[in-house]
Amino acid sequence: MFIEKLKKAWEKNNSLVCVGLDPDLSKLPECVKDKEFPIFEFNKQIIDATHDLVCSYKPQVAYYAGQDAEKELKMTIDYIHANYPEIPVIFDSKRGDIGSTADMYAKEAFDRYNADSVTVNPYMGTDTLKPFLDYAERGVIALCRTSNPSGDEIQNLIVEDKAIYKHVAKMANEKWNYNNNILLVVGATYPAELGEIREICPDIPFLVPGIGAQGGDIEAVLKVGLTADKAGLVINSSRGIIYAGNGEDFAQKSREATETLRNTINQYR
Ligand code: OMP
Repeated sequence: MFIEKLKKAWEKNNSLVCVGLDPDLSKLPECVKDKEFPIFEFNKQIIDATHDLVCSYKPQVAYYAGQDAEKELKMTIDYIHANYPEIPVIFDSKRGDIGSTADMYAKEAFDRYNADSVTVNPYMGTDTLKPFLDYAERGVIALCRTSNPSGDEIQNLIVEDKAIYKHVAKMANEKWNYNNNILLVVGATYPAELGEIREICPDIPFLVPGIGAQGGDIEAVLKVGLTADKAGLVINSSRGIIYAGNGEDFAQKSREATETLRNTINQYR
């Protein structure tokens, strides 16, 4: 199951780093631009250069859907499974809709793309999450306290003495984890909230975006976010890693950036 696969990847590579595969065609290095599948070629080289340093890869669907590159998304996920089957893939689509539609979104993530886990928006409630959660072998990562500046407009509203993001954390811990496959998204940009959510959910792994380009504080995240076994975090960096270089050696540069991030994180573990 997903949590076990993630634990093994944490241990094997001694890493909490997730590389976000968010390729923007206009930013790709010249050396891949003339390939038949430039996005796939870019991803493949980054994956080959970093697979022993990461605990997961997270392709963000918008970069593929928005650039008519869904075939390359499928090729990327298939490539990871075929060559590095121990590394879980997070399908970042943040889906959320009524149950009948959510059924199809779950099929998209788990049957069409064969991802190990998916990000979902839980703000439509339990019936919209169920189609995902019922894939007991796969992970479901629900938005809790997001990394973006305006996230607090709704997530931090106090309802019945409690911030909404804390209510989401409580629901995850008490209601949505019936298959032991729920995780939460908690942004690195809000470490105080991250610590509060860790108190509510002592064992649930968190996907933590917001390192690098968004300015999240790694030390603060590690101080309050680790689980008792000194893991429990999947710390994503996309632009900070995939655009570390822009020449022929871009993949080597992405490796260096990944290794630096892994070592920085491990220093605080
Ligand atoms: P970088 O800022 O380039 O590292 O990218 C961050 C990645 O994490 C993007 O793919 C975002 O869609 C994703 N993300 C956030 O930045 N904030 C969130 O609160 C949640 C996510 C996510 O679910 O991954």
